[in-house]
Amino acid sequence: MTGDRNKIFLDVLNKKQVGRPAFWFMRQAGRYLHEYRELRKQAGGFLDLVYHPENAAEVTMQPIRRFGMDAAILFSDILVVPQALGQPLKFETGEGPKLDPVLTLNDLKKLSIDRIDNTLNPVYETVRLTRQKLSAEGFNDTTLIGFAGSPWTVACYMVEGGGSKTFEATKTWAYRDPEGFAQLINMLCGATLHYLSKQIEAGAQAIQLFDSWSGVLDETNFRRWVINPTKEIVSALKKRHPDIPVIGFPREAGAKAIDYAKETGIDAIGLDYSVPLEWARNNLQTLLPVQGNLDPVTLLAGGNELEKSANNILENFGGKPFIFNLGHGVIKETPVEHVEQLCQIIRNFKR
Ligand code: 1CP
Repeated sequence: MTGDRNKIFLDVLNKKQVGRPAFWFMRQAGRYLHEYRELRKQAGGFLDLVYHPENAAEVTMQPIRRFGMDAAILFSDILVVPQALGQPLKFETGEGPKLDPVLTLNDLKKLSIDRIDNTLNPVYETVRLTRQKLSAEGFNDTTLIGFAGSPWTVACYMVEGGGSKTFEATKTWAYRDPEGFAQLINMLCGATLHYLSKQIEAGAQAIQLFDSWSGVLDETNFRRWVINPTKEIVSALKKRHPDIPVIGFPREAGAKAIDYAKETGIDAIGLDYSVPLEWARNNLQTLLPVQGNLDPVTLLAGGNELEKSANNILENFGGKPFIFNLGHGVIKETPVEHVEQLCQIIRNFKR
């Protein structure tokens, strides 16, 4: 499995021209895989799986063994950071995450960055074990991606106490009391920097920052709560680990992605599926490598539409440094045959 790939993923991030685009898929490990569902059943809850390094490393390996993507992504979740800070977190079956909301500075005072590794040590161990497994199984050219949520997106879950569509409580706090809200964001900047540094020390070879809810902010607030904290984390991380590339994923940022790409210091930008291809080619891929952006429902649907959409993305971005990915995570009903078909399409693409 190794010969043709030759660290394609890292070559793309270093802006080296390569024969074909690199590829991996967000949520490539997960419930659409039979072997994931089996292990998940044995483990108990989702968090039991996340904090069990041997099982979490297995889950990280599962899609690589089946499909041979160019990158594996650590199996964990963005919400382990608030949990490590001291905010109770639960995942109930069939529902999203539930946290006790942080709504005031008093709530914030109960959290602390001092002992986060007590909770997060098993995640670093998963990184170490996954690198060992990749190498033992001959996947020497497969890059291991570590990740975290960006401060804004993690704050959204912390304040709302779970998912939301509009994040009104979070935005209201940020708009009414920006100095107070900045204390939460600063705490998250510090925790995220530490968490990512430890993942890199354990063996993560690239980093992705997930900003799933960056799209709910207007231009001014996007700069304050998305661009500035991201820039702070990336520049501090680069001082410690100059050779580790960082991919930013400002989901649904629209045209604000241009300033994000120019100012944050990231090495590549992830695109959601709402981004027009030609626009991104002319305005973003001229600045840095891009990653994306097939609609996960296209992968779920399969057939001709999958073939056409995937080829359209490849035609648009394939000539320059490009990482093929989805525009959001793999949906759990997705047939594995469709994933196989997509991998084939990407591998066969020639420019
Ligand atoms: O039952 C299950 O097995 C739980 C489903 C699940 C999985 C597989 C959750 C709950 N998290 C994960 C893993 C996960 N989460 C990964 C693993 C690596 C991979 O991609 O294969 C990653 C990178 C994440 C990141 C994550 N978690 C994000 C950012 C990306 C995105 O999807 O926008 C977010 C927003 C979360 C929060 C979260 N965790 C889980 C759910 C269902 C959610 C979304 C909650 C919501 O907003 O409704």
